Amino acid sequence: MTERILTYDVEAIRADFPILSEKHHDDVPLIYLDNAASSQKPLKVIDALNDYYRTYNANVHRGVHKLSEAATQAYEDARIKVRRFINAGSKREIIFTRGTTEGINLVAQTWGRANLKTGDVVLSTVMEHHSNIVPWQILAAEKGFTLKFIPIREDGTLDIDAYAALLRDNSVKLVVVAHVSNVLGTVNPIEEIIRQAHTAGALTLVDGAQSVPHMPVDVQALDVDFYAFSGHKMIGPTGIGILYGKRQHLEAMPPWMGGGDMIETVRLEGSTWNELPYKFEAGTPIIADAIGLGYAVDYLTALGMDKIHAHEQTITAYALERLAEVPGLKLYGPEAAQKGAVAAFSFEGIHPHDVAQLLDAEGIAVRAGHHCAMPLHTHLGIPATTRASFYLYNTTQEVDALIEGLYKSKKTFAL
Ligand code: 7TS
Repeated sequence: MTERILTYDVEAIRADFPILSEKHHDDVPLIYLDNAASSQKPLKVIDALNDYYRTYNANVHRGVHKLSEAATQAYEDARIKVRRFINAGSKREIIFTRGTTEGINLVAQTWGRANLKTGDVVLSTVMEHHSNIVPWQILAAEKGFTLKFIPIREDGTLDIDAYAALLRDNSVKLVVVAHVSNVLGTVNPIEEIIRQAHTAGALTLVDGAQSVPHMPVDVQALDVDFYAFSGHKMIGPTGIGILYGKRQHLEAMPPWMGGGDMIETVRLEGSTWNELPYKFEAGTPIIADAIGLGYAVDYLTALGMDKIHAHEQTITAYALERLAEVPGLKLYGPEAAQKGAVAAFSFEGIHPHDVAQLLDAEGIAVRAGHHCAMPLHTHLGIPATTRASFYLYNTTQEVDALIEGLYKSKKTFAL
């Protein structure tokens, strides 16, 4: 039942991730299916952090000494690697942040604060992670613009007709949307969404937290205005992320945080700003983790994002097929062809947290809860789901173990 053609030797990939050969609860092998929350790290990334701290730890853009030069070089090399990875036009368009959340808040607090006013509309969607709703709510309360939401259809896809209707109101200034939903797994037609937004005179911000780790992304081909993602979900370290922005927008935007490195000159009467991207990188940056992210990008690039995507599609399609066989299990979101590597479900008669706990006892890590998408769960009429999410190192055997674990949970609850 587990015979599927995989695009690469997954066992060789697994050998690069030390945690995958660890035991869970001291005795059972770890089956890690919580990749949408955070991914595991290959040895090359772990070593890159170690190497930085052991051999060339220093602040960047400051010292003329050798260590500082080495740190600066590695930090800026990482930026260039990321630029290539998403095909941005210039490294000046790559801003290091703490993650997707910070990238979105940066756009809200700079572009949004400077450009949005009473009467304007920002369009988000019902399926967003809280990080693409709450920053806009906070700003709307202050600036008086209206936040509206593109609805979703029964099958878990965005209602594109409703979107077109919402855009007809000429007040839409910004459309903020996830490329891939972290619960439904829906891959949104963002090219079309961006095209329509631009026709209506609105800018676009895409939340790429669940797309960049899993599929090739080309920000120039998408013609997106802002694109945010997180390092820790793409085999990189925590605490580092990227905000891509088109140069003309970033040039025109005021800075967000003030401090060292983001200035050109400081006088007591006022200051001027450094060039891009440093205008948006105040203070000592996240040096080690940025370098680590560069190594993560190297790893993903060497393997090939198209191959990773194909591998995950095989695993996800298999998981969806097998989950559909489990009596009493309800899956959320569209079919495999329109879905990222996410399977969220509820299980009749068992609370999602209990399912996750029973699976954990079998060494299977999944997440249960609202996954920071409360409005989506309200829309679905449920408080929570259990979610299995896959990545480049997962196998069909691990899906089989998940299914076995679910049958075992049913037995435990005597269903
Ligand atoms: N946007 C989406 C679509 C996400 O899935 C997440 C994190 C974020 C934004 C925020 O990313 P951060 O790195 O800034 O925290 N999603 C999840 C998740 O699904 N489970 O844990 C975190």
